[in-house]
Parts: sequence; structure tokens; C-alpha cells
Amino acid sequence: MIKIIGSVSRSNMLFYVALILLGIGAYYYHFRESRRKIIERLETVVQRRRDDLSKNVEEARRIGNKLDAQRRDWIGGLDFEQLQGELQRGHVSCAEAVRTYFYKGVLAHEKTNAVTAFILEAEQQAEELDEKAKSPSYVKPPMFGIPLSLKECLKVKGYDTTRGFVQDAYKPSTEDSIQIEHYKKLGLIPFCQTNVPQSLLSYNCSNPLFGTTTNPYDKTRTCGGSSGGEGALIGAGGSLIGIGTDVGGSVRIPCHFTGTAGLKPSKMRFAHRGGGASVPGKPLIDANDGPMAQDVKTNVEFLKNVWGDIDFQSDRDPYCPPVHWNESLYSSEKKLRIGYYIDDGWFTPTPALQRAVLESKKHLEKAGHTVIPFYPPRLTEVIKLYFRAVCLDGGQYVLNKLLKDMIEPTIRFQTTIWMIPTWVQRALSYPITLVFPRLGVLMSSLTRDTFELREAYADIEAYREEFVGLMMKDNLDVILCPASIMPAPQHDIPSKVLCGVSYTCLYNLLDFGAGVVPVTKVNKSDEEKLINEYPETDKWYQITKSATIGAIGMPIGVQVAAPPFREEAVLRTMREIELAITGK
Ligand SMILES: *[C@@H]1O[C@H](CO)[C@@H](O)[C@H](O)[C@H]1NC(C)=O
Ligand SMILES: *[C@@H]1O[C@H](CO)[C@@H](O)[C@H](O)[C@H]1NC(C)=O
Ligand SMILES: CC(=O)N[C@H]1CO[C@H](CO)[C@@H](O)[C@@H]1O
Repeated sequence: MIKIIGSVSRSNMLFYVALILLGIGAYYYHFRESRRKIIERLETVVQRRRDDLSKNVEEARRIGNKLDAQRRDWIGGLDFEQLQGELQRGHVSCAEAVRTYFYKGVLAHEKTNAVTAFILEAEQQAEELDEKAKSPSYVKPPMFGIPLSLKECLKVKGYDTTRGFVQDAYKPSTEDSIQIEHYKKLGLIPFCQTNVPQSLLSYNCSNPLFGTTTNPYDKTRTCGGSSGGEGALIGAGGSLIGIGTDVGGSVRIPCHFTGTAGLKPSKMRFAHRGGGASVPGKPLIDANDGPMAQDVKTNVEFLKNVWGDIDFQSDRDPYCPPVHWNESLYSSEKKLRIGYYIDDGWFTPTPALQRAVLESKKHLEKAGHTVIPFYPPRLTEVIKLYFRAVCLDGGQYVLNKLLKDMIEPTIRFQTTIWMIPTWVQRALSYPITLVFPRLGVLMSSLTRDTFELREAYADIEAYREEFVGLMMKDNLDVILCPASIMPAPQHDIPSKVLCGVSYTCLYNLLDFGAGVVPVTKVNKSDEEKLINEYPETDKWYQITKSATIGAIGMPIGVQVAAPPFREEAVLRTMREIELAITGK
């Protein structure tokens, strides 16, 4: 009897196991099939979008060629300040400026694949401005007629904001964002949109829709991200001023990689209403838009005009405080007290980056400022808090979006990590920490529950207090430090060394204003030092070292940062470094 029951239940059990396996198989088959259908449909979208872009580029070239080549070369040779002056005096028309930058933009695009769309209406907007300027009563706005490039995720009426997701192609914005409206009011003419890495959460710059953007100094290396298209375009001379966005270094890293200058202001200094974010609902990791240009001087002129007129944004977004450009903070005679570091204790930067900080220190001391050592506390914890608060849902939001899309190889690794349940990651992190301590930190950083998330927020708040407390104790105005861990690496490196953003993401976690100014280029001595002295103690150091070999000639910037609403002091410091180096 018992035997019979036993055999029945055994065959029952086999039946259930078979059923479960079948269920899993069916689910997997269904998943694969629906992914395959999604991909098939998206592939036709990619083809159509790329065809449209080629036509769009040809049209931009045609508009650029309307201008006589000699005239175009002359206008194209003016820097921001000179072009601004010629436009104000009426010696150059807005239409000429826009045609020149269509032409230069196409050249830069051919070199780096930076542009996702030329905004063809720019020509008409320029002609309208020229028409208005004929009236004697017309007062030209301060940046009258200057072409402006925009990172693809910024909302411009009639144009997509895909962030590299194929599923979001052909869904144009119905309105300009408040910021874009403001820039137009100040006379700027948006003339193109530039490429980003898929999902924006990377410092590489490629996506399945538009492909890869390359570094203007070396095609085999990345221009950085996520405002990589801006960096490449501006670095290649295709734009004088552009707008990027920055949630962990996305303005500052491309600036450093491409020899350009830019600033990420603290969150409240621009209006965000109607702007949209890459991962909404993510407090305490403060993202902002920020200008990027060939030099610091241009950023200053731009922000002086925008913040001088910030009521335009405050009136339309009451959450944007009406804090105006503080000229006395920018042009103060009072000498600054500056804290500096060349190693944050989490990731030692390669030699050229450390040299850039030390050279900047020398320049600032020569100008009469006091520069003293500063140690940002507990970076290992900062990294953990940063990733915990950025992927506050364990990466679920981005993962859901990715599973409905073609997945860019760059973020496949990230996606895989997000698909592993948090508790498994956590369990694996213990043995891994014994061998690779820093990888262990990352693997234990995703949140398990809301209790832990609240704790992370409390820790970030406490860290902010501690950090500014240390600055106040030494009476520091600004911080000077490396912009990254290495010069621009090959395209596949950022996804392998994700945690290389420690130098920039710290200032998103603190919500400081922070900018990058180009200082030097990698030279032979830096490479020798790299080969002889740079650590190889774990995988990340080994990758960083080998990516930096052969980077001679690549640009290197430094970073300057200060607490919120003191961006003018950051710009002043950046400008003094620039002046000492370039003499102009
Ligand atoms: C400008 O900054 C200085 C120094 O922080 C401050 O004392 C002053 O009140 C600020 N001015 C305005 C108008 O905010
Ligand atoms: C590299 O730059 C540093 C600082 O400017 C300089 O001292 C060094 O001689 C340079 N090395 C080479 C090989 O040019
Ligand atoms: C991880 C990775 O390979 N990253 C991508 C960065 O961009 C390049 C473009 O050459 C892609 O091919 C890579 O897949």
C-alpha cells in the first residue's frame, strides 16, 4: 500500500517537475519571441532614422554652402567673443553665422559622428532676427545670432529626445523647454542636437539608433559621455557653445576628454519644469544642465547673460530661485582659499591628471591665492551611496526601458547586473570583496528595501554636512581636483570601469557647482611614469593603465568645485587657470 502511494506521488512529482520545466521553457520561449519581434520592428526604425539623418545632413551642407567660402572661413575663424561683437555691430548677419555653423557642424560630424539632427529651422529663425534688426527701435539681445548646439535629451519643439532608445524615435517634443525658450529670448539660435550613450548612464557615447561618437583627437578613443556629442562637436570646432546635462560627470568628463571647458551648476540654478530626467524620482543625486564651450571665457559670458536674466526662468518655474549672476563674487579682488587633492583615496588617477592639478595649483599660487591640501572623506562610502541613490529601484526603471529596446553592447554588462536579484549580488559581494575589494563595494551598493534607501538618504545628508563643515573649518572657497581617473580611453573602457566617475559624481552627491578647464596634454614623461609607477593591484587599475598607454597628446583638464550658489567663484578660479595657461 505504502509502496503504491510512494510510486504515485513520485510520478506525481515527476509530473509537476515536468510541468514547471515546461512552464519555464514556455516563458523563456515567449520572452525570446517577443524580444525578437521587438528587435525586428526596431531595426526598421533604425534604418529609417539613419536615412533621415543622412538627408538632414545633406540639407545642412546645402545651407552651409550658400555662403561664399572665403566669407565662411573668416566668420568660422572668429571666437565666441569676436562673433558676438560682429553680430552686435551688424558686420555679420545671423543668417551668415548659422550657415557658417551648419557648414562647420557637418565637418565636425563627418569626423566624429556627433550630430543626431540639424535643426533646419535655424536658418529661418536667423533670417527673422536679421529682419527685426533692421528696425531702428530694435534692441539686440546680448547673444544675438549665436548658433547653439544642444544635447539630444533637451526638449526642442519638433525634435526627438530619444536618449538613444530606439523606441522613442519619432516622438518629437511639442514645446521648447523653459531653458530653450530663454536661450532663444537671449538671441541664441539652436542649430543642432548631439549624440548620447543609450540611457545616459554611461561615460561612453554610443547607442543603437545613431551609433558611436568618437573623440576628435583620436577616433579609437571615446569623446566621453553622456554629453559626448557636445564634447566631440565643440572639440572639433563644430560649435562655439552648447548645452549638456550632468548627473555624475556627463558635462565634465566629455570636457576633460575633448579639451573643452564646461560647468555643471548646482541643481537649483536652472528651471527644470517640463525638462524631463533620464531616471525620474531620484532625489539627492542632483543633475543639472550646463554649458560647454571651447574656453572658460565663453561659459562665463553665457552664464552672465542667462543668470543676469534668471527671472525669465523663475517666473515660469517657481522652484527656480531668482538668484542672479553675482558679479562681485566673480570679479572680487579678495584672494581665494583653495583646497586641493590629487587622489581621492578610491581611485588613483593616471600621472597626467595629477600633474594637471599640481600645475594649476602653481598658477593659482602665483596669482596670490592660498592653496592647501584637502582630503574628501570616505570616498568608498560615497561611491556606494551614489550608486545606491542613482539606482534607487535597483536599476528597475532603466531595465524595463532597456528590455523594450535594442540593447547597446556598452550597457549589456550593466543590464546583466541589474537582472541579478539584489540579495544574490549582496551574497556574492562577500567572497568577491576578499579578492577585489572595490568590485565588492559596487556589488553591495544596490538597495534591497526602502529601509536601506532611507538610510542612504540620511547618510548623504550627513555627508553633505560633514563635507561643508571641513571646508568651513579651513575657510575654503573652492576645491581643486582631478576631473577623472584617466585621459579619454577606448570606446569599450567606460563600461568596464564604471566606478571611474568618483571624481565627478561626488559633486552631484554634494550638489556643488563644478566645472572643468583644459590644462595640458599627456606627454612622454607622463607615460613613463605611468608605466613605472601606476598601480596594478586590481583589474580596474590594470584596465585603466593599459587604456592610458598610447594616450600621448590627449587633452587633460582639472576640476574646480564650490557649494551651491557659488558657481561664480568656480568660474573665477577656472578663468584664472585658463588665463595663466593661454594668456588670453
Ligand atoms: C555675492 O556673493 C557675495 C559673497 O558670497 C555675497 O556676500 C553677496 O551677498 C552676494 N551678492 C548677491 C547679490 O547675492
Ligand atoms: C611633460 O610636461 C612636464 C610639465 O610641463 C615637463 O616638465 C616635462 O618635461 C614634459 N615631458 C616631455 C617629455 O615633454
Ligand atoms: C563595452 C563596449 O564595448 N562599449 C561600446 C562603446 O562604443 C563602441 C563603439 O565602437 C561600441 O562598439 C562598444 O560596444
